[in-house]
Amino acid sequence: SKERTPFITFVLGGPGSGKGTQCIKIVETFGFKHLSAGDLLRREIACNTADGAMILDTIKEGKIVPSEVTVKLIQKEIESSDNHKILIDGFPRSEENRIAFEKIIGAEPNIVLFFDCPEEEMVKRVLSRNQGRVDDNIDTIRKRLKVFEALNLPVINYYSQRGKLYTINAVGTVDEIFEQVRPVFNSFES
Ligand code: UP5
Ligand code: MG
Repeated sequence: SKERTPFITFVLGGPGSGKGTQCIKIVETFGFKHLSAGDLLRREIACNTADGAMILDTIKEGKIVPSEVTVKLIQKEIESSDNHKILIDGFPRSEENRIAFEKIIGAEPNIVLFFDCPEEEMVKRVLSRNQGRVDDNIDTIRKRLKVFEALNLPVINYYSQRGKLYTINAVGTVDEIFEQVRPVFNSFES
């Protein structure tokens, strides 16, 4: 695994924009390894690790966990992966996250997908998810949306300027949305 340069895709979009749902389809169709930054952080909470309590407080407030914590979790997963094709879901969420990743991992993404979804649709989806997430309540959702706009949109603009951004209209059925995602990956398969 470590002999081959990883092929990295960042999957970005607001809360409930459908990142996780589309990642499952990308994995099925194009054989990537899926790393959800949020899932890695929730695993730290569930396992009661040294950072667990801090991560729980941060997620409840819809804020961003310190970059070095998240990047180390991602790094462990990349280094132990047999698959060099990596989907990183929900990261980087800020310019600070992005810079920490580049510094620690020493790589840049090949593709950045942005699931562009209206706020009211994202709120509706998150509120009807019912999976017991501590951040799926209206107060925290409002905070997550504000943090997304203030800190994640600059990252999206950065990759747009670098010509790496693929914006997907995230309204429609799961399959309709995936039909916009598919050609992005097809164009990278040779
Ligand atoms: N759904 C999906 N697609 C649909 C469609 N086309 N039509 C109708 N419904 C659709 O989808 C959300 C819901 O909508 C589901 O019920 C789904 O069935 C339905 P999902 O695919 O789960 O959307 P996703 O974009 O993955 O939403 P999620 O809530 O996971 O996004 P967030 O970005 O908010 O959550 P994440 O887990 O990435 O982060 C959570 C928190 O962790 C952050 O707020 C932050 O506090 C922390 N965090 C960090 O600090 N740093 C990180 O790097 C990452 C996370
Ligand atoms: Mg998700």
